[in-house]
Amino acid sequence: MKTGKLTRIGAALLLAHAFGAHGQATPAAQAPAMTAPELEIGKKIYFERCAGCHGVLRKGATGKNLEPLWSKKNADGTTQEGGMLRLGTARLEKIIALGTEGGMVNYDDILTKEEINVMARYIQQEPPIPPEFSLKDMEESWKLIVPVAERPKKQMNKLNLKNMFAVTLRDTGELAVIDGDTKQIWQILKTGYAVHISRMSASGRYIYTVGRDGLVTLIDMWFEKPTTVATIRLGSDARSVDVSKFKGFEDKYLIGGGYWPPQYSIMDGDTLKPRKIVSTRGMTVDGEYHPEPRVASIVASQIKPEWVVNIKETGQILLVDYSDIKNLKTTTIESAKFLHDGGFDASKRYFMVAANASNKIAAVDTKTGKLAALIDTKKIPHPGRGANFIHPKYGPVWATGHLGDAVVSLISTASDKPADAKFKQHNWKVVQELAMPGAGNLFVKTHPKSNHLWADMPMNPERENAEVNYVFDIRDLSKPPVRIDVAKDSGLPVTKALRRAVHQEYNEKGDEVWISLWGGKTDQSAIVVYDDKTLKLKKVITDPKMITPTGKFNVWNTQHDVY
Ligand code: DHE
Repeated sequence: MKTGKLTRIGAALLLAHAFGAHGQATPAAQAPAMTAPELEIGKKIYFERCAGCHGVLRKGATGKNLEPLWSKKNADGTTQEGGMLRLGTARLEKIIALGTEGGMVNYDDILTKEEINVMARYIQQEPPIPPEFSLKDMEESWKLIVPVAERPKKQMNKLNLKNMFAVTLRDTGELAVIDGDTKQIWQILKTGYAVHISRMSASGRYIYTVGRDGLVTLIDMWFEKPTTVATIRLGSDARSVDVSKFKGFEDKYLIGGGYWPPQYSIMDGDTLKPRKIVSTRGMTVDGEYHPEPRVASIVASQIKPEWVVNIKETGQILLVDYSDIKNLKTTTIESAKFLHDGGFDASKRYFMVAANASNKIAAVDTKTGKLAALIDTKKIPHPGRGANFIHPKYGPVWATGHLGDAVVSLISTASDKPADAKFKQHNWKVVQELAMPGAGNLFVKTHPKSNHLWADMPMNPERENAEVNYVFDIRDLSKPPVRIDVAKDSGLPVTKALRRAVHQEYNEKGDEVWISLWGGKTDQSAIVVYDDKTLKLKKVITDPKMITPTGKFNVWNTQHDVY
């Protein structure tokens, strides 16, 4: 489905809530002319569709540098010149419409021709610099809707909260809470724009979500219906949150990671009252200053009062000790640039995080506070939280898919179990690459009770790949994977926009797999549920309000890092 048109300029301006206070784009020398409303539209679309990969300041990360003009020194001392102005409007329009082999998706079925033309001109202007966001700004944005004393003292509904799923409805700015036992939508709640992830409180009572617009929402499931009890803004662009999970600190604090401004914020876990902001600006692992080092994945350690905070552009992994937030102690671990997503190994001692544009996985030992290994992989690893299982030959492995290559990589992980000592020689090596029919994988998933490893390919440009999942038998990885046609199984009509089969999540028992069918912005989509043993379709959860479902977070599995 096409989104806005230039004739809807007024509406677009009203919608540009996140940009009211943003800086103005200024024309670079020789940049094509743009009217003020066109600049606003460019700014809004850039935030919604481009900034995640290319950065607010357009210095590049997963995506390329998009500054109007740039120059960099090559290793041999020569200088390379480039930039959007050098490419020009016609060429940029083509790139935006058709995508690139480097992994940029095509926007011709997402943006109108006019919007593509606006974007081609917009990225030839100097990038606007959005404002900073202080503790005072956080305080002013904080809404404590239901104070703790006025919340239920016990669970007021009879539902099995452990098997609830928090489902992102990306483009409507909502979160659907779906009962995993009955597969009924329990409640749809308003959240920030395009909620990125949901994480659960250590108690399993609360859901924390964070929108791309930086709005954090705290949802209490002890009411008769899930109820938003507090909200706060972290800045204008964010992706990650997690609670404190260490014994004695359960749910005391929440941490939120910002893309803009580049900083992390610490709040009270039960009210979201802001406590502290720490900037992440600083030096990359190459020793160069970076003005926009964004906070990518964050995870709470269960063995120490620490969060693992991954800073994308600098390649620095921070272990933030929250036992005394007034005198904050941080261990800075050097890894590789462009840190993105990751998850624990099976022992929950090592955090495995993708340095995606460096084609590496960093393994952090959260017990010693040191880098255990930096592992070379195929192009652009994208694990989500990854998948842990026992490989028939190599013992405990952690799996990641790749956006840029047609494989799923299996990495041997260290284990303290005496029986696993024989696998030590393989630790921190890619021990096997499972062939996929194409690149464009975003997520892999398994469960301790499962014999299957599921892999998607939603970013593959071919419909036959983007709309399916492949399932490997982990007892015999020489068997060809089974192709599961999620779009066909949904029974929904074929639409012009690809219906991307994205992100798998198990139910609490570990015997069902839920996959989102992520359709066009206004098309009815679905969550397709499979029996994990038989791989047969079990249920299609759909509703006119089921628009653009993407991430799904089962309460029990998210609470306990089961993947
Ligand atoms: Fe994500 C996780 C960033 C695009 C769905 N995504 C993450 C994390 C980061 C991130 C940093 C790790 C959070 C954590 O664990 O603390 N994602 C980004 C981007 O910067 C990027 C590339 C572009 C953007 O503008 O946001 C991006 N992500 C997407 C999508 O387009 C996806 C497919 C659909 C959507 O909902 O927007 C998407 N990202 C997800 C999901 C997770 C995620 C479902 C959580 C996976 C999990 O199992 O934990």
